[in-house]
Amino acid sequence: AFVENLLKHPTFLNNEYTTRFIDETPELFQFRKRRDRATKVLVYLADITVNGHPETKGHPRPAMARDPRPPQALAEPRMGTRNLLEQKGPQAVADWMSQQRQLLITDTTMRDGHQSLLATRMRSIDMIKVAPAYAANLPQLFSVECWGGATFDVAYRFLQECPWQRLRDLRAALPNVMTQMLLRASNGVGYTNYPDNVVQKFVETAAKTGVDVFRVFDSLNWVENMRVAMDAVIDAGKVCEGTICYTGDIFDPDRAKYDLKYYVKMGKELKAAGAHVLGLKDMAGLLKPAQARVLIKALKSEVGLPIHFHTHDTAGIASATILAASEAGVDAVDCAMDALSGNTSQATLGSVVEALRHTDRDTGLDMKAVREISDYWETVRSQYGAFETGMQAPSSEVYLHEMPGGQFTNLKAQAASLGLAERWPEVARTYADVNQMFGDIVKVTPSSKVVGDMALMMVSQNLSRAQVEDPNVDVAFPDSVIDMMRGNLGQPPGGFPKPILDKVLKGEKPNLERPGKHLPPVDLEATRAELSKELEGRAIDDEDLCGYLMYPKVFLDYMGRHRQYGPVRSLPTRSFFYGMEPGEEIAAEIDPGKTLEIRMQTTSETGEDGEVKVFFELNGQPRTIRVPNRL
Ligand code: BTN
Ligand code: 3PY
Ligand code: ZN
Repeated sequence: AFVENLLKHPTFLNNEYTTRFIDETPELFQFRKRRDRATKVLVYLADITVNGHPETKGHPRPAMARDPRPPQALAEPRMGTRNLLEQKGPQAVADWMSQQRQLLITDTTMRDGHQSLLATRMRSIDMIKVAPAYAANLPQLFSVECWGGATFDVAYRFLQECPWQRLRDLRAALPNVMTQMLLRASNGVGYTNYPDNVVQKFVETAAKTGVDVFRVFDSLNWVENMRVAMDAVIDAGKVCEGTICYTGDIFDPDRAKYDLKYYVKMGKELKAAGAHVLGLKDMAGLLKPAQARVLIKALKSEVGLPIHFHTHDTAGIASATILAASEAGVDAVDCAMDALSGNTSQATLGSVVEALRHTDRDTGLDMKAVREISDYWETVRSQYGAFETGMQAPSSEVYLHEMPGGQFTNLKAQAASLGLAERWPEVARTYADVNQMFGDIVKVTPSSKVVGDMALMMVSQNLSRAQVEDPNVDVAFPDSVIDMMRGNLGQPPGGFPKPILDKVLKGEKPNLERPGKHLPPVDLEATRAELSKELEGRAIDDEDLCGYLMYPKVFLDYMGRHRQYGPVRSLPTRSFFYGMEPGEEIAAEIDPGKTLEIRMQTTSETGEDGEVKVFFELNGQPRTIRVPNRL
């Protein structure tokens, strides 16, 4: 039934088949037959083999010789930060950070690294396979950032996998090193403020499933809007990294709003709010070495919390800033494994380790282990060529536009899809103009998306800042801009400027209080019951409930496809994105110990019914799957 529906669907007939098409047309999946899981996986493989994956169309299939093989785990995992957290709690972790001398390193490869370089498309299997090597060979790591930010919805939306299962599996494979996530405070892992009890439920569930360190930030640096999330982390007994987002330049008199005093004051507010660790999140990579020296010293001495510094290498000098921060006494820093470092990602982990070797801040990390793990990531990366951004070199342009690492390449692609590729320098300048027009705000998800929406709108409609601000020029503002001016993301320091507020809101009064204060709590048990009904009586656990609360439609679409395709997370990445070639054999472990041995023999010509037969051997038994040829 699924096949007939799909063939007859007008969008498909118009040849506009994409994953979005599947997202927007769940009715196609309503009359499917129930099949066993192995058959579902074969249906997926057959479909991708015949029709290709919509996201990798036009890209070459990665070479088979480059299948990623993880390095050996050399020993039983030694005691690490996770053991300390389990045995003595989050305050002991913070105290230990302050007392010891080595520069602590967080590896961001599994979250920000691929979020910033590969459009967040890295699949769980590629992470889980290497996690035992991290545990055994790099037990000195402070943490492994592997969850949150954009990874949550991308897993459901584009990778057809459950983000919670990823977390559970990584947690199990890393018994001695803390896992870390990025949490957008009241915006959860979404783009909008959620009711307080949804934020609380989400944090509680993430802590139970396996997050040890929560980096909590607010997209306008409004501490008032961070308390609910921070309290939930503290209540869960996990490490609360209350985080300052860095913007501007503390030495620039024209950006006096974000001066040293501003950051020290915010650091003190976060400490008073209960942070165990002070996060310093330089999401665009704007903090320069000399400024880092001054800022870190001031925060260390005036706030008194251990500091964990995060930056991006967009301009190519992140490691210089990290070394300066290290000299100034920063306690922990973020790096990405070499193969997924540089440009919009983090600084190069191996290079920072080497730079500090034989100094008083020696990281203690074993370079052979770093190299082997990075070699693994290099082969993994070679399978995601379809998602490479094409950024060839670092770019000091970031000091003009101040776009976060994850947004930069994304917005560039968005601009190109609107036919504005040649006008990118104008988009970058306009992004900076919009920032000034909004009163010079922090730009990080979701506020960065609002600024990006506005900039793209202005460039595509040839509107200047002066025109947008002119009360006599009619402007149709993007919904996200109206939403932010209404106060639905909270308030920036000093509020939004009155002229732009008046123009966007046309006299409507903005809400100046914390958005969550006015959002009624969600009835969690009623929602669970409704969702269960929607999914034909399926039992809904807290993880599924939280997935649905964050992204109702994305979650339901995922569940619809899951019924169709089954546990495709277990497929090797090349097969997931490119299908199989005649004679190829793969293994897919769909449950611990239950492995499907799949061999693809050949495919038939397209029959008169428009279908192709794909001939497999499944665990030695012949199986034929019919799929429509949609090409
Ligand atoms: C404790 O004191 O109870 C636990 C000791 C913590 C050891 C730290 S954690 C990170 C680093 N890696 C190690 O192997 N040891 C230290
Ligand atoms: C996110 O929120 O996903 C970010 O990475 C912000 O820097
Ligand atoms: Zn980042």
